[in-house]
Amino acid sequence: MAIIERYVGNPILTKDDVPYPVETVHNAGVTKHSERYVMLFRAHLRNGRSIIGKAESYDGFSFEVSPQPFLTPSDEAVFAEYEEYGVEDPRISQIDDQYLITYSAYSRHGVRIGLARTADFQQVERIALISAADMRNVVLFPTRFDGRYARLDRPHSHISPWSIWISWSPDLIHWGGSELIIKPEAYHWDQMKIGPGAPPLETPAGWLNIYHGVFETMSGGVYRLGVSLHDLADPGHVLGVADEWILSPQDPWEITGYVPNVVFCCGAVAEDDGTIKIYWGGADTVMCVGTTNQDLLIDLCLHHSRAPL
Ligand code: BMA
Repeated sequence: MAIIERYVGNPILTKDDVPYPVETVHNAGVTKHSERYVMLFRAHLRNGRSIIGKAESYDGFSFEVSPQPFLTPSDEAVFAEYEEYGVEDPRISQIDDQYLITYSAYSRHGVRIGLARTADFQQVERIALISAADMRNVVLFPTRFDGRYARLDRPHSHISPWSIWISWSPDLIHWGGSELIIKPEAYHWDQMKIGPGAPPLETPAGWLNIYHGVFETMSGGVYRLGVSLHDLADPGHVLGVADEWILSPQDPWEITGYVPNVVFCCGAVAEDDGTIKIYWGGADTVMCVGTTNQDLLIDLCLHHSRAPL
């Protein structure tokens, strides 16, 4: 039995659905707002740089794209300097009545993380750049822990395989207290590098962290998805990491495209009945969705696990 049931209507969004010129639609953050699903997707322009567009849906499967992009590289200090090469891979976390969006900001100085906020997905305001270079794949927990914000992040290193860390902040702007919590495992599907995917989902058993892992082959990296479970009160404490991947490139639009053999997740939505909708970019070209169940993912983390470090 598949852990994630692919939706029969995949891909759910392609460049043909976008009313302005783009070459790809992928790596989207998704959340629920006012009875609707809001998707912020990454799209390549024809100069090879990325912007972020918006689409909305009543059922989480059928999306309509807004006429204008949602976030394009800023022309205001200090953001302009660090977004010159594009904005990528948005993740959305709701904290109280605001939606916080983390995204990768690319420039000649490297890649770092931008933080923006919106209350209604109409107006969006940048808050700060919240990392130095080089950092990608930052997901905020949708709550505070003893007054502190927490995030999973993925610094780049020349010494150690790229791994998942946790960091803390009193104000969303200044981050520290970083600790390594999950490393790739040697000769395993995620041995080359891992990174956070969807913002963590709260369940009675802990936080579910859907992440990506890469295995290098003779024809490039294969991007797959995995899952880990983190203590509810102390999310740096990993309760289990599922040993096997939960999604691997399989459909034609996951195997071929802008970058072949990629499923890459930036968003998942937990429904009240325990169903989880997982969204992923296929081959950096299209958006796909599938469904799974929180109990199944929890069981994989607790009873079919490997060591986190
Ligand atoms: C990563 C990022 C992702 C992308 C993936 C596969 O390094 O650039 O945005 O989906 O590679 O190309």
